[in-house]
Amino acid sequence: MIKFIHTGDLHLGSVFENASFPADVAKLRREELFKTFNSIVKAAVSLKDNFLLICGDLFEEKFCTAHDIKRVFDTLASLTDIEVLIIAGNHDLYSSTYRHYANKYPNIHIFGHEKIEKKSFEKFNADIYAISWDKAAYYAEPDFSNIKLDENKINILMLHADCAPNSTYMPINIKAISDIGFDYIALGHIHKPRQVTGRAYYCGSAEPLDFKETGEHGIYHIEADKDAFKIDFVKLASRNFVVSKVNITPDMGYLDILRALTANISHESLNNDMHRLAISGMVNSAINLDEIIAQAKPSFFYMEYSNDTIPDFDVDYIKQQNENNIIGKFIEKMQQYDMTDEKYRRALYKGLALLLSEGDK
Ligand SMILES: [Mn+2]
Repeated sequence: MIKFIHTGDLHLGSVFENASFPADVAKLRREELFKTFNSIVKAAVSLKDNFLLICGDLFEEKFCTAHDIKRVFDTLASLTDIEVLIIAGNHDLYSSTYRHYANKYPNIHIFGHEKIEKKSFEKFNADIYAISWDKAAYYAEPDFSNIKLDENKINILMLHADCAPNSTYMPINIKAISDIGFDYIALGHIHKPRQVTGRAYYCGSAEPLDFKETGEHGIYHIEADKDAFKIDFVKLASRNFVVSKVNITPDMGYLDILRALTANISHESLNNDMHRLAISGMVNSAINLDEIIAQAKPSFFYMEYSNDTIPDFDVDYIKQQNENNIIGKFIEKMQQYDMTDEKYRRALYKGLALLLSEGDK
């Protein structure tokens, strides 16, 4: 029986240059990536693992200082009873950094980039196959034609790759690769954890990076021998990214809206997670939604929002008041369409919001 952690896509060092959140949050998140890395190392120790597999993008290399990198390798080297296996991904290509650390520590094994390499661990009766990235794009999968598995051993494959056929990020045919007979295929690159097929899994980013990476994040913990296989997802991320839909209706007053913004979010999540509210619907035209949102904001650790609402106008009254100008004519024209149809009603209200705000200038 061997026990191991499957992780990857930590993106240590990232400064979140394209993030929607501001610099102070980005700085905090950068440190939290290192904190999650430390949690993984601690988990490997407490679970008494034999291996720690890191499937690419350990670093966001262009933003890492030499200190950041030394900090990571020194921490991994302290795991003297655990074999650490690393492949380079598209954010930390196999270059001088990995070359420098490749043979420095007895328990850290970094795979080369020229072909799929095999590293054997007799003590555990295990062979681990993997290949690193050394260029920004791969249009085909690596060559498996010379891979002959020793069926008496536990065989593991590590790849940083994409299961989509036309990808430029090393497209792989996961079905065909699974058929070779690996006991586990540890994949990196896609940031949402999931089973792809059989015993092939994406570990996902251990700590989510942005609002595209909702849901739970962490590591996979696996126990396997030739007959038995057990996999558990272990949640490790310090925060989640949460996108919530909020629908506003014209009958909602100030307090109703204020309450609706946080209604479906737990206290714990408000205090801890990264939130995005997707606000839509129709708002009473006397209500200033931006002011309500500003008031709700301190209840969140972090909150951003999109506002897709339209004001609820008293159309007949406005029409009466604007009989001979462009506003009245616009309403008249729009009312020739079927106003029970949401699409036309929205167009009328959006146009009105624009025309009436023009009048204010
Ligand atoms: Mn990645």
